[in-house]
Amino acid sequence: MKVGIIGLPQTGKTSLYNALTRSSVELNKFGDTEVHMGVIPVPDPRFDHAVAMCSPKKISPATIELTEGGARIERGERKGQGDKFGSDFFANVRSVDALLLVIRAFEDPLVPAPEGGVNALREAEKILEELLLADLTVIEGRLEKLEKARSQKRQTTAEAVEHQILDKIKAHLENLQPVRTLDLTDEELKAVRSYAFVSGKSLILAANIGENEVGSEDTSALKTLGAFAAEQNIPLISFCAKLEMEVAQMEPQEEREFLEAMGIQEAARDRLIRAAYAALGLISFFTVGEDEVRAWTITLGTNAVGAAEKIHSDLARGFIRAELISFDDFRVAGGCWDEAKSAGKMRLEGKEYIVKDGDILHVRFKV
Ligand SMILES: Nc1nc2c(ncn2[C@@H]2O[C@H](COP(=O)(O)OP(=O)(O)OP(=O)(O)O)[C@@H](O)[C@H]2O)c(=O)[nH]1
Ligand SMILES: [Mg+2]
Repeated sequence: MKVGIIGLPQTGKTSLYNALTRSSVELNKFGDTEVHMGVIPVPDPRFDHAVAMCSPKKISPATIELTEGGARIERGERKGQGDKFGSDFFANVRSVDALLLVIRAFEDPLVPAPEGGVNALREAEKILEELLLADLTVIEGRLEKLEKARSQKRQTTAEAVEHQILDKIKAHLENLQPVRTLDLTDEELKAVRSYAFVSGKSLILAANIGENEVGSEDTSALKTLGAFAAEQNIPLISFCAKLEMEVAQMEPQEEREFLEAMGIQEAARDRLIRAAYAALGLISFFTVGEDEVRAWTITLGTNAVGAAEKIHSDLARGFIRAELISFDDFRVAGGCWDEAKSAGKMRLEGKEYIVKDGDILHVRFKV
C-alpha cells in the first residue's frame, strides 16, 4: 500500500514524514523539491505474538510505502494572492492509494503562517477543493478531445463509454463532491482507473497541533475541524509533528516513558498507520512457520483463493483447501502452527471462505 503526504507549505509534512519513517530529513531546506520515500512496517501486536511463538528465521511484517515532498506551492507574494498550486502539486501522489493531508493547527510565531493566520478548517476546505479542481481540469481536457472525435463521427465504442462515465464524474465534481463518494460499477472504475483521480483516493486528515495542546485536544479549532471531518466522512487524527519526530528517534523504553509523561496514549505513527488501513478497508492475514512469519495485506471481503493469489499465483490456480486457524484460537492454543493444530484449532475452508482479519492460513494446492 502506498500513502502520500500532502499539505500546504510549513504545515509539518516533512516532520511527520520523519516521525513515521524514523528518518531525519532536514527541515526548512529552502526550495527543497526532493521527493522522500520510505517503507514502514505496520505495527500489529498479533504479528508480534506470532513471531514470539514461532521464532522464525525470517520476519516479514506488512508494510506501507510513504512518500512526501516534491510538490510545489508558491506562497502568494503579495497580500490577497493566496497560495498558488503548481500543476505538479498532485503529480507525485497520482500513484498512491491514500492521501495523508497535513493541516496546520499549531501556532508558532517562528513558523510562517498562511495568509489570514492559522485556520485548520479553512485550510482543509481549501485543499479538498483543490483536489476536486485538479480532477475537473483533467476531465475537461479529455472531454474536449472526446467531443471533437464525436462531432467528427470517429469516436470508438470504448471512447463513447469513457465519454459517458467522464460526463457523470464531471457532474459529480461540479456538485463539489469528490470522486471518492461517487458510486461507480467495477466496469466503470476500470474504464477510468488510469486517470488516478486525486479526489478518488482514500483520505485521512492529519491535524498538526501545538506542543502545548497535546493531551488536551478539545480546542475550538479542532472541534470545528472534527465536525467538518465527520460530516464529510473523513477520518481525522491529531498529533504534534514536532514531538512525534523526537519520539521516533527514541529507544522503545524511552519512547513509552516520554509519551506517558506527555499524556499521549499512542504514538501518531501507530495511529496514522491504523487509520490508513481502516480508510482503505485493508486487513491482514498471516502465514506462520519456523522459516518465516509473514503478514499479508488484503482488502476486506477477499476470499480464500484471493488470499492464496496474494501469496503466489500457483496457490490460487491449484487451490484445494485453506487450512485455517483464527487468531483467537491461535493465541489460546499457545505455540506456533503445529501446537495449535494438535490442539484441534485448525479448520478447513473452501475457495469462497471470506478471510478474516488476523486469520492464519496455510494453502493446500496442487498444480
Ligand atoms: N511549534 C511547532 N512547530 C512545528 C510543528 N511541526 C512542524 N513545526 C515546524 O514548522 C516548520 C516546518 O516544518 P516542516 O516539517 O518542514 O513542514 P513542511 O510542511 O515540510 O514545510 P515545507 O516543506 O516548507 O512545505 C519547521 O520549523 C518545524 O520545526 C509543531 O507541531 N509545532
Ligand atoms: Mg517539507
